Amino acid sequence: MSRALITGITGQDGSYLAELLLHRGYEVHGLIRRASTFNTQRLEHIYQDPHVEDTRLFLHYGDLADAGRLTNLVYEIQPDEIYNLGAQSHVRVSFDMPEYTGDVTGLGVARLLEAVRRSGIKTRYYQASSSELFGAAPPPQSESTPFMPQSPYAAAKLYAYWMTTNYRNAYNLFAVNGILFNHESPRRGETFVTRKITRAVARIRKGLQKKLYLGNLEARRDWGFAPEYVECMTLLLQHDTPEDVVIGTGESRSVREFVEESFSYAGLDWREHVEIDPRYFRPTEVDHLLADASKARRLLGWEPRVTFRELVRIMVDCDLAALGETPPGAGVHALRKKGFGWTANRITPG
Ligand code: NAP
Ligand code: G4F
Repeated sequence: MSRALITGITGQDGSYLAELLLHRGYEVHGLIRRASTFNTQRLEHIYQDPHVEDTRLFLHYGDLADAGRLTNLVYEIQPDEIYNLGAQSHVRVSFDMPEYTGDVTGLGVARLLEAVRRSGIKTRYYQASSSELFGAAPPPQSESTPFMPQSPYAAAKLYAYWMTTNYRNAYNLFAVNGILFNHESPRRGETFVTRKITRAVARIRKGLQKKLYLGNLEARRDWGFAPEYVECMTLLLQHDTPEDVVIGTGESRSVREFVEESFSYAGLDWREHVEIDPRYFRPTEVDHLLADASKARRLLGWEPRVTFRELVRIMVDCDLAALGETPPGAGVHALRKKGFGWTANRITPG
């Protein structure tokens, strides 16, 4: 039985990845932060009581800021694969908390890589790198595009990227960067723009709120469906050689288009509800991210299956259902048709 360690297991990607690996028969270990409230909602449907025989999911308290704990865990668990998905992952928040973001999102990677090196175990390491690395570089962006980070988050991810390649070259670790463009789902954090929009659409339909306040509507992103992207993470670790690879759909849309598509799917006119609040503008913006994922196609045979329109519909359907509203249903239908049998395929988030 293969054994994986996932940092960031309580996040959007971590929860899907845990689900996928359990489905494939792995023993899965996850790093979770101690909090005064439960932070494991996204894992509830796969959680197993550790007292039950045959349990394959184990959660361990720890933090990317705590090198000693990381070293002990890596040594005790001896994972075959490590997926480092933990991060302060919000770009806007990184302008408010640049030092903390650098510590966790950047230095956390040095701590984990050192834990691997010192433990002496043979493992494969995946680093959650980001299209934010490209920042101001004109689209389309591929593995050979120069990095031009535009935020403390992106600067921290840049350090993480180079530490990963350095440990690969210096110590012959199987360590790879997945340079993932934006990927979304019903489990996306509520303050990222897509989920903020689809959640607001559902609440407006239900009569719980009237207005949605947003920042820059003109930014363009290459938005894909998160479960497909965690499939790619595993493909990268199973490849014969360690490769850094860009993953994205090759299609970019503006925030405005996401708004229009979401509201109109729910039968609403976005102009009656959306207002601009400059508080959501960023000191430096990333205007246009668009993936050239030809290396992923060539190397991994990976093609995105969920379209932009289906993604929006999946998210709106799930947010409506979570409020007890009957969704139009096209999104849930698409999700079932596209073969994500390994996910809970839930109509509600979680
Ligand atoms: P997310 O939902 O924000 O999850 C982040 C995870 O990191 C959570 O489990 C969080 O724990 C954990 N975490 C935060 N601070 C930590 C710390 N100090 N120590 C240990 N764990 C900590 O992010 P995501 O969307 O799943 O993204 C996963 C990774 O991919 C992140 O590294 C992100 O930067 C990167 N990425 C994401 C995208 C995207 O579009 N989603 C694209 C490219 C790269 P809590 O639940 O306790 O907060
Ligand atoms: O949804 P966002 O906050 O995602 P962003 O900044 O692209 O970062 C996400 O994707 C990265 C990959 O490229 C990840 F590495 C990172 O961890 C994260 O998952 O913002 C998307 C766009 C931005 O241009 C932002 O300015 O939407 C614009 N926007 C407009 N109004 C807004 C809002 N963003 C947020 N969060 N909230 C708004 O009200």
